[in-house]
Amino acid sequence: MPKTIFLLFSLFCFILQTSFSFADTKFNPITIENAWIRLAPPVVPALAAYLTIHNHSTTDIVLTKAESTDFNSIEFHRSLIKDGMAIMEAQNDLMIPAHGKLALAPSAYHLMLIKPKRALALGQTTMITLYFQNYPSIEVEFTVKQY
Ligand SMILES: [Cu+2]
Repeated sequence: MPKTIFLLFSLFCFILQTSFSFADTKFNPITIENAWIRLAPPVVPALAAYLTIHNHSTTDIVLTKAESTDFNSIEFHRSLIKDGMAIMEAQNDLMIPAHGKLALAPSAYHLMLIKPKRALALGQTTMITLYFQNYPSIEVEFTVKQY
């Protein structure tokens, strides 16, 4: 009888372990918050987009690329003041620190949406795909907002 109990217990542990490891493989450590595009006149050659990217993992995560069918291309920029001039510096990629976040916000890092293919009015949405090193890409919905 004790042998049967032990076997059942082992089986239970095995099932538990299997379900946990299954859950681990499905766990995506990246979450997105507050994704929006700054409202601008329809004739502008580029729009700025912002979002906060959270990294719930123990290692830094690198955002390598962003793409959308609504724009010709998407660049990573950083706004800063250099010699009293407001400039934008292109970035090759963006790093989200382990157990941390990267906030893209006005006057700081942003996505530069080059050559919109359609006018985006207040409240309208567009999908942008974010590509990460070592993690699957994420499709994010951005809403046009007034700043
Ligand atoms: Cu820019």
